[in-house]
Amino acid sequence: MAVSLQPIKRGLAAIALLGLALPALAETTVSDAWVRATVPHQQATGAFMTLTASSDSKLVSVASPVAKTVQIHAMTMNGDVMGMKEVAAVELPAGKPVSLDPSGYHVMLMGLHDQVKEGEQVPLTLTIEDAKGAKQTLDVQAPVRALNTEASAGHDHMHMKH
Ligand SMILES: [Cu+2]
Repeated sequence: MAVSLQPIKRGLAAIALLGLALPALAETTVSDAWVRATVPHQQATGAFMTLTASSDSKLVSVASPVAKTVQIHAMTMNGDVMGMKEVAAVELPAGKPVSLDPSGYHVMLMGLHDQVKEGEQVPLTLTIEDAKGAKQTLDVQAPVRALNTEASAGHDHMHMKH
C-alpha cells in the first residue's frame, strides 16, 4: 500500500496516523467509532461510526476478533414494525460523511466470544472498495460505550430474532 503512495500523500497518511481517534489510511477516514457494551452472555451488539471517503467508494465488509460473524445491517420499517436486514455494502459518496448510527446502518457483531465492557477497545477491520473495484482495509479501535446509550433497548431486542 505505502509503496504506491505519492510523497505528498504519504505525508498526509503519516499525519493521519498521529490523529487519536481518526485511523485514516489513504482515501477514507473513520470518526466517532464506538461499540455498545453488552451484558454477560449477550450474543450480539452493534458498532457505529462516521465514514468519509475522498472518492466514491463503499464499505463492503467488516471483521472483528471479538465476534464469530460480522455483518452490515440497515434498519427497516415494515408498517410500524422496525427490523433490520443485512446489506451487501454501504455507499460512501465522495466527500460526504456517512453515519452508521442506531437509527440507520450499523455493523452487527454476532456470536460474541466475551462480554464487551465499557472502557475496552474493540478492533474492527473495515474493507472499503473504490469505484474501480480496488479494495483497501482500515483498522479501527472502537471504544466501548455504556448500555444506556440512546436506542439501545430496542436495538438489542431486535437482535434476538437473528
Ligand atoms: Cu443489526
